[in-house]
Amino acid sequence: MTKTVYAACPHDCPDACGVLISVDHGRAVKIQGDPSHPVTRGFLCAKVAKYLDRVYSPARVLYPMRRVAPKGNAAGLGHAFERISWDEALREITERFRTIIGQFGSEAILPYSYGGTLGKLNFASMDRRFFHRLGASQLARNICSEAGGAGVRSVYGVNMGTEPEQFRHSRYIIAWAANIHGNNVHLWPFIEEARRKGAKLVVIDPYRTRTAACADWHLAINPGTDVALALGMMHIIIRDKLYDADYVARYALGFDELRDKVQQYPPEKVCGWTGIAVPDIEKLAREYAEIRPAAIRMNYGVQRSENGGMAARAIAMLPVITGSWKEVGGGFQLSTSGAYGLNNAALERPDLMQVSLGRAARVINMVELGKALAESDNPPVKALFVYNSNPAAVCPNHNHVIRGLLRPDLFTVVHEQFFTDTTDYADITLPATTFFEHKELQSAYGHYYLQISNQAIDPLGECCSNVDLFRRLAERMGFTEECFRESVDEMIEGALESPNPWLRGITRERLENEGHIRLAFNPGNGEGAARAFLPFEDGGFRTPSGKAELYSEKLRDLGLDPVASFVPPDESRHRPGTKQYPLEMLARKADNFLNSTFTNLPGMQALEETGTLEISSADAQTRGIRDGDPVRVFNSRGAIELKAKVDGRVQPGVVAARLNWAKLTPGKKNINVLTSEKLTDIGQSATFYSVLVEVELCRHLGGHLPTTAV
Ligand SMILES: Nc1nc2c(c(=O)[nH]1)N[C@H]1C(S)=C(S)[C@@H](COP(=O)(O)OP(=O)(O)OC[C@H]3O[C@@H](n4cnc5c(=O)[nH]c(N)nc54)[C@H](O)[C@@H]3O)O[C@H]1N2
Ligand SMILES: Nc1nc2c(c(=O)[nH]1)N[C@H]1C(S)=C(S)[C@@H](COP(=O)(O)OP(=O)(O)OC[C@H]3O[C@@H](n4cnc5c(=O)[nH]c(N)nc54)[C@H](O)[C@@H]3O)O[C@H]1N2
Ligand SMILES: [Mo]
Repeated sequence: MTKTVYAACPHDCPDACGVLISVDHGRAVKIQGDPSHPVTRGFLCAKVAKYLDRVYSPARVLYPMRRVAPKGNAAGLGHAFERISWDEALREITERFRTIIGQFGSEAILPYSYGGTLGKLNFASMDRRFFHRLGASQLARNICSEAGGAGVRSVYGVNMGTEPEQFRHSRYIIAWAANIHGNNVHLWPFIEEARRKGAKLVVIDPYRTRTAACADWHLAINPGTDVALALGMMHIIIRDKLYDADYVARYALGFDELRDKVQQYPPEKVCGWTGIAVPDIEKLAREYAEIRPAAIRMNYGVQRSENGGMAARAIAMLPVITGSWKEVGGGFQLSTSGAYGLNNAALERPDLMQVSLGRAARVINMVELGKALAESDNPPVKALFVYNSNPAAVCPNHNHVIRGLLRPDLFTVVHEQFFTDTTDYADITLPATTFFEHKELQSAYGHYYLQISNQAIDPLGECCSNVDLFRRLAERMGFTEECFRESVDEMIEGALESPNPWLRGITRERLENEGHIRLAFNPGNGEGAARAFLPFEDGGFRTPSGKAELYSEKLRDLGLDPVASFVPPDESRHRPGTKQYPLEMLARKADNFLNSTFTNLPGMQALEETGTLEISSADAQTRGIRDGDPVRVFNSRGAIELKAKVDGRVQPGVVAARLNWAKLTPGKKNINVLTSEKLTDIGQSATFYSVLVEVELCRHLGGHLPTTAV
């Protein structure tokens, strides 16, 4: 008897697909998209379509393990680890924690987690309760989106925007640093629908992505110069009186200051920074203001620059001054996450830090892991507990991170599904369930549907969900608070118990029956009503002033430009003293992996061309490099050997390479050896796309790269 289970993909992607899993005698036999999901509509990305290969991969971690070889050894049972029981594993972890707390205090323990799953419970609930009650250091989870989130919130007071379904009504769509084909593929059919009706798609991206190749117009902007372009567009829109004076007068604060500011961004100057020709800047600004409705899909690529917070802020101003928020198919989307308003405090219980410490614990930024492991004192970091993350692959300044992870006095626990780069440094590795093996509540950052993901199969081997793991650890630590005994269903109910009016009427039972439910934006109309959601049609901004803040007192108080201004990244060609490393490097994501997830599956490796450096023919020629040559890419932080690919996807001055596991890359180092721990202007996020490098031909290799062991 085959049964079909409704689940939701929890991977770190805006789309959060509704999926159907067919189960036969306890074994998952098929996965497909749920055709009834109004946004993801029954198709899956190449990665998740093959998810059975991932769940049943012979490479899964299935049992708790203890290290028996020196740290740094490529892992696996029988090589670096021996199998132990859960009882032994939990005993060793809690004993080590108690010793460390006794000697150094509880803040010597650092949890490290990010986006392995975005399921509400397994992303942040029992784990946070546990570490808060333990009094561990807090982790600022800023590796991805904080700069953009903070930039958008500085204008709107909340990070939400146009719903994806509305893009079908747009007539002008700007994909601004948004690799829609690669990273947000379920938006694409809505864009195609709009284009069939005559809409124009413009892509602003220094790299010729698949999305750019499909677009009507690709503007290959210089990396890190988007603030200047947005201010330049507003210069033209204000100069030519193409702005919506009525909307601005009613709902915006600081228009006069903005008008003064944009005087400094005439098209000629903007062209100098962005590399976009003056007539193109003029045309872009005019078309954006005049072809209505116009929607901007900005994604997080733009905020991985040193000035990324300001970039997000400046771009978010555009639909305010054009009044585009009034129109179905207008507006802007970076994220939809701000609309959910689930009860995170109930899930995470930050109040438990009062029990352990009587105060909030210190905060360590996950971007600066290398620095934290090397330099933290008072107390030093003596234990690292990694789950939902693979820092030995994804964290910037890889060499610095690895030096820290190799410290013999550092006790490292990794809860994982696979033997990743990070388990190579684990003292204890614990087996984690996939979303097939546990129940979840799922929100999204690219649409407005809440979902319940049901458990389809029993956990494989001795795998354990994040929720159950931290429940067990709490019990072993003797924590008596009721919250450590809450069931998954009670936690889901707690999350839904929130003052957010858009959650009204959405219960666990309803989610279980219906699978997905649209946030209740117009309750009078019945939830899921056809009426489009226009978040800022009548203002309704959640800033201190209640208006769209084109002038922000908060930014002024932080010593930043209260309007917006373009500050070139230190690591860019616009700054003097960059001769040594003259090329701007985009340390990109791969279209067929998800950050460092899926990289080890042969089916995914086959789809992705790994180990390449994309370089323009001009930059290749001056260095004597031909297509296919082995090259060394380096800067002061590190070096990596890759294969040159001269195919016109990057302009002169820019090179690009893709994220992969370090141990699957020639030389066992990945592109994060080149990236830095430097933080963004606003939001203290990572700067993966502000990286200067030099490239040279590897003559010693005689044209042949070492082959990769997969
Ligand atoms: N297939 C796949 N899907 C994914 C992911 C993945 O790894 N693979 N990752 C997921 C995650 S964690 C996230 S956060 C989202 C992110 O999704 P996106 O925000 O789309 O992420 P990125 O690929 O970082 O950046 C998008 C584009 O920005 C461009 N870019 C870089 N610098 C600049 C710049 O200075 N200006 C402009 N205008 N563009 C620039 C890059 O070339 C890139 O094509 O995608 C998610 N979805
Ligand atoms: N050079 C470069 N570096 C980057 C980026 C880039 O574009 N370029 N992107 C950055 C961005 S945007 C992000 S979001 C980060 C992402 O960084 P991470 O959040 O660390 O993402 P992943 O690399 O996908 O690693 C997640 C790990 O969690 C595991 N996992 C999945 N589900 C579970 C679970 O339920 N429980 C447990 N315990 N583990 C689970 C997976 O097997 C996987 O190994 O990387 C950043 N690093
Ligand atoms: Mo991300």
